[in-house]
Amino acid sequence: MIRPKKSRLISSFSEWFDSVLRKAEVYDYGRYPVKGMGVWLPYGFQIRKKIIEKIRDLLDETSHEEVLFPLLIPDWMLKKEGEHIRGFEDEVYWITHGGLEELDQKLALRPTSETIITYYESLWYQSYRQLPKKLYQIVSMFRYETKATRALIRLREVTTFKEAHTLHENYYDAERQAREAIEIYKEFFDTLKIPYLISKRPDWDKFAGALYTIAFDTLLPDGKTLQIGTVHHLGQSFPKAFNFKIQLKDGSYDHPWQTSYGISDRVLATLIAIHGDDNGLVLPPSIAPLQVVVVPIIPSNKGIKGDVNKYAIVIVDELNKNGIKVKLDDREDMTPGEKYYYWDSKGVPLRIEIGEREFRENTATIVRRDTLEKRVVNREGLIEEVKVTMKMISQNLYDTAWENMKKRIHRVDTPEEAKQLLNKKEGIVEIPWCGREECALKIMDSIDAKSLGTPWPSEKINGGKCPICGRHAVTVMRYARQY
Ligand code: A5A
Ligand code: ZN
Repeated sequence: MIRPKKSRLISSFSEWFDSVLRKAEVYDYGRYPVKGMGVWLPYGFQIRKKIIEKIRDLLDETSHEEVLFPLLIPDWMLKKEGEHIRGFEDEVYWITHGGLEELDQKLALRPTSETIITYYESLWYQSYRQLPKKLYQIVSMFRYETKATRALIRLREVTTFKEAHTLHENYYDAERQAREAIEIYKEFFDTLKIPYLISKRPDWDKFAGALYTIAFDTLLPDGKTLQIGTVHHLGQSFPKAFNFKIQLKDGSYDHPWQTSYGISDRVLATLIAIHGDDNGLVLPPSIAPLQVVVVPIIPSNKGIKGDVNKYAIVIVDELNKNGIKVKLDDREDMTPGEKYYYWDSKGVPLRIEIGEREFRENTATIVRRDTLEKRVVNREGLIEEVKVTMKMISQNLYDTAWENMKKRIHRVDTPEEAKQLLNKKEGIVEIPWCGREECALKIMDSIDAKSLGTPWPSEKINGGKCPICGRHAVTVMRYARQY
């Protein structure tokens, strides 16, 4: 499939990204005196709402129940689980005062909600009969990030944190739940046409308090990966810390098992970064707040201005009746060219131009946002054409994005080859691995990249050797420069 120019320089990805957010009026970032926080603007808010609707539907359909826990977590509660707090302590915002009074108990702005949810679960559930329990909330969370903050990608206030927390009788039920979560996220990213690589994070990089973490990473145009979602098998560590047991089928008591999984504003960042081009956003039709914009081109022959406008209105009505989200842009103080620029930057999938010729010939000119292709179609076939073209746009976005990612995943034998590729911003490398932490750490060091983990589902390889110690490789380890 053809795509319009993507001339944006790789080195200026972040400038391009910020300018698209601004131009499309998605998110106002970088002008607030508190770092890592921004404003969702009306248009961005609509896209955000669409994305939330999708994930909410997916979670509801799989019997997750939406809830809302308090934002503030007392000091002692956040610190209950030792590994968890060690992982998060340098990222927590603390509230120490109420008015003029110093609080006797510091309160944390939630950096995530395992502790507060386990606390309540221990009050609510006593028996295996009440399990499994799958809860989720869509809330703001706060992390005092020390790495460079960046609009939507690394925030200190994450405003669209969709965190699920589940509770189970045994290890295997929790493991099955983690697999269900992975399927849900796959479907979610598929609807957004976002490609992903699923890896089991190495032990040294799992979520603080988890048994293991499965992560979704995607590749941004500048060759760096971004973690866009994570699924954790939490084991029993939080229930143990909260002294929380349930009665099992055989009458005995044991700590229940948990999973948690979450996605954030990064999803929208990825959508923009991966599909966008020099003209701005390119939105998949299923997410676009507006799918079609109709622009009447006022003819120089003023006599038929009314007719052209009427013709455009009839077309808008018909699209509307067919369930297509459409808008007539009949602003008088803008030229058609200015309108094209405006809607292109907002990523509206299709534009229909209606001028004198279209009116006289009973046609419409449709322009695809993804390829910028222009075509004249007959009036009678227009609705069908719009529907088919939207499907083609979705497919094209999906195919192009996956292709772009896949061709930048390289399996190599040595750190030297890996480093060369990474220096050329060539994405992700996979290197045979013996399974020992020290070898992976040495490779990370020598290629100046971080480990993403091993393929999930797990992949055995035949014949490879660990380039550090020379032992037989049991799998491959993935590395990339990361956000
Ligand atoms: N309670 C679990 C689910 C949890 O908090 N997991 S997590 O720490 O891995 O975060 C879930 C997801 O939120 C991450 O995979 C990442 O995509 C996103 N995320 C984390 N910190 C972020 C930040 N500062 N800005 C934007 N997104 C962030
Ligand atoms: Zn080794």
